[in-house]
Amino acid sequence: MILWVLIVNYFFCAQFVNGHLEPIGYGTPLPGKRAPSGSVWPKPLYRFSTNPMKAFSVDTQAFEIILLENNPTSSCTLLDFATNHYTNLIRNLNPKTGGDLSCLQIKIFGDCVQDEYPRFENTTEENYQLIVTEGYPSPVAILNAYTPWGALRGIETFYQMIWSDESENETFYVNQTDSLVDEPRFIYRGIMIDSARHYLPEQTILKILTAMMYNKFNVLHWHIVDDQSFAFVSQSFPELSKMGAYTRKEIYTPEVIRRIQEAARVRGIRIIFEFDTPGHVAGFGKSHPEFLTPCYDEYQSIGGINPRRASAINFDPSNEDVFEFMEAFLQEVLSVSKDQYLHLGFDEVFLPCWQTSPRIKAFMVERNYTSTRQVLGYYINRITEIVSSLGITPIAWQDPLTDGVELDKNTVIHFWMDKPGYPRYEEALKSGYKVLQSTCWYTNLIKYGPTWKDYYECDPVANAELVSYESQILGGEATIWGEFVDQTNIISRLFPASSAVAEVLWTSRNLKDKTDDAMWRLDQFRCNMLRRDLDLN
Ligand code: CP6
Repeated sequence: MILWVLIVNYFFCAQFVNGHLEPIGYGTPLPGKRAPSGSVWPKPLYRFSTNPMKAFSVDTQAFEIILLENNPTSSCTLLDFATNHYTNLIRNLNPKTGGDLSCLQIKIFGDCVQDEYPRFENTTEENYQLIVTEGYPSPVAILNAYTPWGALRGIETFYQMIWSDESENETFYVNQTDSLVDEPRFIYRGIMIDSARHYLPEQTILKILTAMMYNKFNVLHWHIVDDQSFAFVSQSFPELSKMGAYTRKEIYTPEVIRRIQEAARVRGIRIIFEFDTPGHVAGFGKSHPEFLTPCYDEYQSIGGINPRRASAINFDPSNEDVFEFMEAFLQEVLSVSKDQYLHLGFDEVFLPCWQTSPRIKAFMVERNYTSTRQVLGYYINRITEIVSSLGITPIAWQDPLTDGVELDKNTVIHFWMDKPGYPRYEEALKSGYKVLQSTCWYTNLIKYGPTWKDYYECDPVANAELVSYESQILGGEATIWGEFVDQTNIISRLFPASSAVAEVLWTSRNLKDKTDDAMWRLDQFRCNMLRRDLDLN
């Protein structure tokens, strides 16, 4: 059996090198009002079959996913979750019937990195090859990958390739596939959740992670605190959540966070935390009002924090205690975070507040500043330095650049106001910044009709001029801000609309369908997602 696997691999790899594989999706208008059975979303790079009419029946009764051990000393426990999860999904297909194809064999060529968190610094880390073909005595399904992350993507593709003939003797099939070779277009394909405006229970976050895995998303950007609440439980500063959380129970303890991180890891998803300062900090202020700038009402010069605008509440950069606190706090955050990035926010700082503050005015005189933007620049530089000196790459919303504040060139700029192709997006690239795109993927903005189409038509490389900067475009995120979203509607608000984003970020640009053609495949993928149960772990 092993020998046969090797022969099959050698044969098709050689064919790949010789360029015999045909890219799919060129000039092939879909025939009817449905996508071909067993289509895949997001669309893979190459799919080739010598006999596209041939399909193998799937043994849904006893299907197994087997990991061929590469190195007998290192088992790949990282993949235990996925092999169980997908085996259950296949065995849950109804009806349960015998069939010719009864197992998927996975081979990982590199190290199994079983205790590590994914980093995704190169698109090749997620590549894989799938083969479903005649074998002796029965057909074989083989998944080759260099990394376990690639294997995760390949298992998902295999599951999507299973289709039903919908006959009275319903049977599930997988089409013969001599070789399917796949790899993402961007390394960073994210979803942003906001658990500060509404607390999101652990179970809800796990469901989101599962749905993300089905869409091949690989980053969860967790906007965990904001003006409205502070649910992150800090060991060094327990008062933050004690006084800042909505209730005693609506908190994220280290144990809960560790479980969510592990769930993300085994789904091939990084978690990037956001601790947004120096605006959006009323949550910090519930326990530490001394860190906030008392700003003064424009009409009556009353002291105290302006209660009329939440976003009017900023940290006070003239107070050295703020930096001492932030250094200790960020150190703790980075010991909890497993990622090489940290999102620092820096958005929507209400500068007129600083303008009214006698303390900030005195601070500006002391430092020869003529504009509150320099105060913002001062704060941003100091926080960026703390994070960079700990070896972490900062991410910031675009606001500082938009406001003319210089950012460290290492900072990744996250766009939420300017679409790709708008001048400031292009300027950021020309100045050498790496960027993330979210502007056109605001799933919290509600509009009647198929919103996914607008998402699908927005490309991070919007025009020919941007092509030369493609390596600075890390990818993007669909965002779901939480003011009007909670555990009861977040899944339906995210999916299937964000599936469009998943394909823009995964599928090679020249293979992208025309939107109206993609629709039939998205329909099919939506049905495919609905045939699964997001509570299944
Ligand atoms: N919260 C924070 C928000 C938003 C931002 N930051 C936001 C503002 C307007 C829209 C969407 C989101 N709710 N902290 C801006 C990045 Cl349309």
